[in-house]
Amino acid sequence: MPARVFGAVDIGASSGRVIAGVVDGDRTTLHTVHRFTNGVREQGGHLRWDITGLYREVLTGLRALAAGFPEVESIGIDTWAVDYGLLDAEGNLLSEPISYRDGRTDAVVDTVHGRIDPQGLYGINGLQYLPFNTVYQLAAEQESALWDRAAHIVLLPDLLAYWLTGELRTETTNASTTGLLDVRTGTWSRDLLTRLDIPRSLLPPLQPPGEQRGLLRPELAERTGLSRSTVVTTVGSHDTASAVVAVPATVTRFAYISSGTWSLAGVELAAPVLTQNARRANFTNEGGVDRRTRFLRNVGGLWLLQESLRTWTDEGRTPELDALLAEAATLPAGGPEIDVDDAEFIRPGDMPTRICSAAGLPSSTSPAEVVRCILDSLATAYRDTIRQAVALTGAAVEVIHIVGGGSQNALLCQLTADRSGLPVIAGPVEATALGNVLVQARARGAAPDTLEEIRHALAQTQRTKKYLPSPVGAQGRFLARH
Ligand code: LFR
Repeated sequence: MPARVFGAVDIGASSGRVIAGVVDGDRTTLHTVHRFTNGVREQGGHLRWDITGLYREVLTGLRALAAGFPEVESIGIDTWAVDYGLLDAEGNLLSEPISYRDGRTDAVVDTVHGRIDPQGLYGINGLQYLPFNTVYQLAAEQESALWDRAAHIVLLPDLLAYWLTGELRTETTNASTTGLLDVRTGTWSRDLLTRLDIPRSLLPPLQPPGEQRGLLRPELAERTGLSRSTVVTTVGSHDTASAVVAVPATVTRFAYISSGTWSLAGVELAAPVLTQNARRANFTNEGGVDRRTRFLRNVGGLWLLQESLRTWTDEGRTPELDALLAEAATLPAGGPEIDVDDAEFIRPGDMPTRICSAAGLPSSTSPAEVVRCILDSLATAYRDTIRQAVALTGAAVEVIHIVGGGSQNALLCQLTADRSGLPVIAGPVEATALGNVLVQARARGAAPDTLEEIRHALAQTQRTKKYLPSPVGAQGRFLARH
C-alpha cells in the first residue's frame, strides 16, 4: 500500500508548526514544512493571542504542505485548551482572543462559585480548578461590552477549522476543558449553562475526534495549492489529548507526562473519578480520544524555564540552554525547591526573581542554579502527582512515559526516574503531532482501530530513551510496589 499523507497544524503557546505526517504501514514520519512563533501580547489592557496572525501562518504552512506533499488528503488542528474567540452573528471575530494567562478571571472566580460551589461544579464537570478554565473566562466576558454582540463561542482550534471550512463545531476533548461539559454524558451541561446564564445557542454543536469537519473551502484550495478534495478531520484538538494518543505504551499499567509549556501528568481511565479526594487533590477528568478519561493534573511546566531564559535574554545575557542544563546536572542534589503550581508563576514576567524569592535563594543565584531548582521542583511535582493518581484511582503504574518537549531534557527525565523509582520512557518529542496525524489516518482507514494498537506501533517505530532510577537517587520505591 502506498504511503498516505496527513497534515497536522499543531500550535502551542510559544510556537506553531504545520507538519506533513507520512503514514506508511506502522511507521509514521513527520516532516515540518512550516514553523512560526507564538506568544501573548498586551492589547487593550489584556494579554491576547494573535489568532488572525496565526491563521495567516497556517495558510503559509498549507502552501508549503501542498508544495512538498501534494497528495495530502486531510488536515487536523490542535492547540492549547480553554481559550476561545467570540464571533458575531455574521461570523466575524469580535476581538483577538484573550489568553488564559491574562488576570481577568481573578475578579470573577468567587462570582462563579457563588452560583455553584466548587464541589457542585466538580460533580458536574470533573475539572481541576484552574483560574483560567473557560467557565471563569466567560464569567469575566459577561461583564465586557462584547458579550451582547456574541453569537458564537468558538474554541481556538475550532475557530481555525471554521476559517478553513466554514463549519462551526466544538471538538469534544477540548470542550471538556471548558468546564461546561457534563463529564458523565459528554454533552453540554444544561444545569451549568442555566446557572451561569450562558445561552446554549452560543456553543456550537459537539463533534468527536475522527469525524470529518468539512471540505477545505474551494478558494483556500486555490490559494494554497491543496487539492479541492482535501478535508479537515476533527482530531483531539486539545493538544494534550493528541499527545496522550501517541504515548508509546506497550503495557496497560502506565502513567504519562505530557511535558511542554505545562506538564500534564496522570493516567488514562475508562471512566471519570469524581470523588471528593480527587477534587481536593485537584485532579481533572478531561475527555480523551475514544471517550477515554484523561485523569491528570496540570502541574507547572517548562514555562518556568522558557520565561527564565527570556528574562536572562532581556537582561543582555545570552543563555545557552544546553550549557545551562549541563551545568545544572553537576550541581548537588537536595537543593531548594519551589511549588511549581503557585499561581504566582502563571503570568509572564521576571521568573528568576520570583523563583529565587519563593525558594529562599539570594538574587545572586546563578542561572544554572535556578535551572536546577526548576527541574528538581518539576521532578518532585511529577512524582507526587503520579503517586496521587495511583492512590486516587487504584491504577497500577509500572512505567512513566514522558512525551513532548520535556522528553528531550535528560536531566528532568533522570530526576523523575530517581524520585519515582520507576523507569521513565522518554519520547516521542512530537507526540502531539503524531496523535493528530494518527487520528486522521485512522478515520481514513490508514491506521489501526484501537489506541493500544496505535501505541504499540509507535513503540516499535519511534525514537525513545529509557531512564532507569539510579540506586542513589531513588526516593520513590512506593510506586513500584503498587
Ligand atoms: C497544554 C495545555 C494544557 C492546558 C493548558 C492551557 O498545552 O493545553 O493541557 O491546561 O495548555 O490551555
